[in-house]
Amino acid sequence: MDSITDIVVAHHREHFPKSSDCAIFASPGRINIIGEHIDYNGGTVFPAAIDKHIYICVSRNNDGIIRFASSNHKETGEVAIKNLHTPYTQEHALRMWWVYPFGACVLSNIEFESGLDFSFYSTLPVGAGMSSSASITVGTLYALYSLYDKKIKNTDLALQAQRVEWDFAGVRCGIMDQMAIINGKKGHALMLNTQNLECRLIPVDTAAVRFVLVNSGVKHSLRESGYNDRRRECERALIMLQKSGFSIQHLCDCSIDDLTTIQNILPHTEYRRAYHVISEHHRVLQFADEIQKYNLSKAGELLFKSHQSLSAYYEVSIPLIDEMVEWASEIDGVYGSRLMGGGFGGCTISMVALYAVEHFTKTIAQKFKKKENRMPEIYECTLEDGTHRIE
Ligand code: GAF
Repeated sequence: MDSITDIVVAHHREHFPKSSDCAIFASPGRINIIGEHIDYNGGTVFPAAIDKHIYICVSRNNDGIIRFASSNHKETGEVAIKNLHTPYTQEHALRMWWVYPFGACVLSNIEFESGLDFSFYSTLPVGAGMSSSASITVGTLYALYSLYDKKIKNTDLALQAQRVEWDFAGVRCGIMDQMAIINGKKGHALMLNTQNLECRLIPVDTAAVRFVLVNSGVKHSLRESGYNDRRRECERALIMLQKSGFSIQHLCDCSIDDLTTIQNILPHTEYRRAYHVISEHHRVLQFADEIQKYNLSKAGELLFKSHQSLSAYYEVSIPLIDEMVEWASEIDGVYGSRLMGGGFGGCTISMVALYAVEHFTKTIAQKFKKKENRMPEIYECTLEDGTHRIE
C-alpha cells in the first residue's frame, strides 16, 4: 500500500506535473471535548488535535504565481504575487474555497521571491465541525514560515490564522481551533485559557475511552450560520452587565452564583446566551477535574449537560442532532454525548468506553439509517500532535 507521502506527492504532481522538491506538512483537525462557544467569551476550553489531517504539499515555481489545488474541490486558484495585496484579488478570493490559504499568504507578510504551488490532500471532512478551515489556514502559515525559515511562536501563528478567518472569510471565530491545531500533542487534550492563551496539556486515558464523532450530514458553515449573531448577542449581554455594575471583561468572568442576579438584568435572549456561556465555563473546570481523577461517568454527565444547554439556551442545535444525542444516551458504555463545534449541523461527539465502541457505532448507524434513510459518517478519533512537517 502507498504511504501517505506517496499519495500526497502523486496528488500534487497531478496538478503540478513539473514540480520537484516538494515539502509536505500535516495539519490536523480538532475535536472539542467540552467548552462550546466560550472561546470568544474569555472561557477555558478543552479541545484536542486528532488523526484526520489536511496534508499540504508545496513546491516552488518560476512563474511568479501562487497556485492552490485541493482533493476536495475541482476548481483551482491562482494569484500573481504582484497582485497578492490588491483589493480586487482579495474580493475575488472571498468567494473561493482557497480564501484561507490565500489569506494566510497575504497576512504572513512574506516577501515571495518565487511562485509557489500548493496542493491540499485531505482526510479531514469539510463542514463536519472538525475545523477544516482552521486546519488549512494554520497548515499554510506553518508551511510558509518553515519554507522561508522564519521563526514564529505558536500563539502568534494561531492569532494570525484567526485573523484570516476574521478579515478574509468574515467569521469572527474564537481562538480555540487554531490553538488546538498548532499545539496538539499525542494522547493529550489542551486546557486552553482563552484570556491569556495559556495551554496546559492534560493526558487523556485512551486505553479507557474513545471520542467518536457522528456526522449529521447537515452541512455547517460558520460563514452562513448564526455564529456571528450569537457572538453579537454575547457582546450585548456583556455590555448590559457592565453597565449595571458588574466589573467584568468577559462573560466567563461571572460565576455560576451570579446567574440569579443576571436573570433580573438581562432580557430573555441575552440571559439565555449568558446562561449557557457561564454554566458551560463552570462545566469545563469540573470536567477537567473529573477526567484527571478518572471519574469518567461524572465527566461524561457534563457532556450531556453541555448539550442540553447548547440546545435549549444557546439554540445552536438542530432536531436531528438532539435526537442523535438522545440515542447515544440510551447506549450502554456511552459516558456522554453532545453537539460539537459551531452548531447548526455538523457532528456529535460521544465519549465511549473502549469496549462499547463497536456496539455504539452499529447502534447509532442503525437508528440514523432508520430515521434519515442514509448512513451516517462515523469517525473514531485518537488524539494527535499538532501541525508539523513530515517531509
Ligand atoms: C467554531 C469556532 F471557530 C470556534 O472558535 C468556537 O467558537 C466554536 O465554533 C464553538 O465553540 O469552531
